[in-house]
Amino acid sequence: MLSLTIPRVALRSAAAPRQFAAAASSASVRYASTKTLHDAVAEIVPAKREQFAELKSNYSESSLGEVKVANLIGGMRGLKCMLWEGSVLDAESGITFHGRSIPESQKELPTAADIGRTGAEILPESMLWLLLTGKAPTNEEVKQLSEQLAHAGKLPSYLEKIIDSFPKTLHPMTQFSSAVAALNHDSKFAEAYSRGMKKTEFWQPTLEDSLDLIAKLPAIASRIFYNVFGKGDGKQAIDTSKDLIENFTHQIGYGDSEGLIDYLRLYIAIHGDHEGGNVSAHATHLVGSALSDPYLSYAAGLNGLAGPLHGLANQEVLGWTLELQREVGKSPSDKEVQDYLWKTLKSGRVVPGYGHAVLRQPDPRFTALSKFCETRPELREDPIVQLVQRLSQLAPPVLKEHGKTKNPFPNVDAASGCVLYSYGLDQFKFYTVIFGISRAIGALPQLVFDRMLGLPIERPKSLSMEALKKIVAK
Ligand code: CMX
Repeated sequence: MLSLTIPRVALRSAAAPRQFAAAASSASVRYASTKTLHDAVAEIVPAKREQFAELKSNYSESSLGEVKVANLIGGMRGLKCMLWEGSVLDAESGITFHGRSIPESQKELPTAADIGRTGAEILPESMLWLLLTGKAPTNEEVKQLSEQLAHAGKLPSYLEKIIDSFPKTLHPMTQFSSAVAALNHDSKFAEAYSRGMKKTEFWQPTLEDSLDLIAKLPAIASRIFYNVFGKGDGKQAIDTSKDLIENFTHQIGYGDSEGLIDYLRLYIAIHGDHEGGNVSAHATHLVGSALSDPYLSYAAGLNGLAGPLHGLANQEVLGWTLELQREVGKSPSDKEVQDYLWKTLKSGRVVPGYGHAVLRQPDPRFTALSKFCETRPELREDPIVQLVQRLSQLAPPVLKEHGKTKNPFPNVDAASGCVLYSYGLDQFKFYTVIFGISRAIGALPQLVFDRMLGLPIERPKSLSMEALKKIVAK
C-alpha cells in the first residue's frame, strides 16, 4: 500500500530540503511529470527564507504600533504580533488567501469537475495546495494530492480502539481532539526530533505529519459519528478514486446527496484559514511553537474551536433558530423575529452567528454560502434556509440599536450549520467536528511555515494588575 511515510534513510541523512522532499514524495502517490505537494513546498523554501532574513535584518527595530492597556485587558485585539502566511483578514473586505478573495479563489482553484468527479465547488485539496504554496495547483496536481490523501486516510487499529472506547455521551469535539492527539503515537516529526534532526529540516516531517493528519481527519470524524449517532458505514471505507469530501460524505452515510457533497467541499475549503489570531489557529501555532508535533498542536486548536464563541457557534445558531421556530412558528412575521432577537439580547445572551472580532462587514464566507443556497432549488425552498436569509436582514438593525457589538452583521456560522440541517444532517453536536476537518487545512500549513522559517517559541510578557498600575500610573 502506498503511504506518506518518509523513508528512515531520508530522516537520518542531512540531505538538502529539495532532496528530502524528493525522497518523501517517491514513497507517496506520484504521477509521471506531475509535481507533488512536497516538491511544490520545497520550491518555495529558499524565497521564503530570504524574505524572512531580509525582514529580520532590515526591519527588526521598526514599530508596528504601541501596546495600550486596552490591548492587554481586551484580548489583544488589533495587536500586530503574529506572523501568518496563508491568509490575511481585512475588517472591511474580509479574507484573502495569498491575495485571493473567496470569489477569486472560486474562479481559479480546481473543482471536483476539473478532476473528473461531479461538482462545481472548490476542492479543499485545491485550497490546501494554495495555502501551502501560494500558487493555484493544476488539475493534475490536485488529482494526485487527492489520491495521495485517500491512500493515507485509513486509521490505525489502535486509534479505532481508542475512539470506540469513548462514552457515546462524550461531546464529539472532545472525542475528536483526543483522537487527534493520540495520533502523535506515529508522529514523524517527534521521531525525527528525538533522533536529532537538524532545525533547517524540521518543516519536512511537519509537512508529512500534517498531510497524514488531514488525510485521517474525515475517518476519525466518521468513526465518532457512527459510534455516537449510529449512521454511516461504520468502517470508514475509502475509495481512492474519490476526493476527500466525497469519501467523507459516504463514510457518514450521506454519499447519495450530491448537493451536500458539493456544499461540504465549499464549506471545508473556505473555513480552512481565517488568518492567525482566531482561537483555533492561534492555539495550534502557540502549542506548535514549543515544537509539539502537528497532532498535539492541532488537538490544542480543536479544543479552542470547541468553544461557543468560536467554532461551536454553528451548533448554537441551529439550536437558537429551531427554538425561534418552535416559539413563533415556521412562518413568523418580521415583528415576531425582531421580538425574539430582543428577548435573546435582554436575557444577556449573544445572538449566535452575528458579530466578529475583526470583521466590520458581513462575512464573505456567509455570502459565499448564501450564494450556494441561491443556486440550489432544494435549499431555496427550505424554511430554515429562508429564515437564515431573513435573519441576515432583520438582525443587524436590532443589534445596531442594542448598541454593543462592533459588528452587527452575520458571520459564517449564521448559515453553515443551518444548511447542513437542511440537507438532513441534523446531528448538530457534530457540526463543529466538520469545522475541525476544515481548520486543519489552514492551521497546519502555518506550522510548516513556522518551522521553515525557524520561528521561536512564543512567550509574550504578562503583567499582574498591580505591576500594570505601577507602569501606567507613574
Ligand atoms: N450578540 C449580542 N452581543 C454581542 C454580539 C452578538 N452577536 N457580538 C458581540 N456582542 C457584545 C459582546 O458580548 C460585547 O459585550 P460586553 O461588552 O458586554 O462584553 C460587546 O458586544 C462588544 O463585543 P465586540 O467587540 O463587538 O466583539 P468581540 O470581539 O468581543 O467578540 C464574537 C466577537 C464573535 C465572540 C462576538 O461577536 C460573539 O459573541 N458573537 C456571537 C457568537 C458567534 O457567532 N461566534 C462565532 C464567530 C465566528 C467564529 O469564530 O467562528
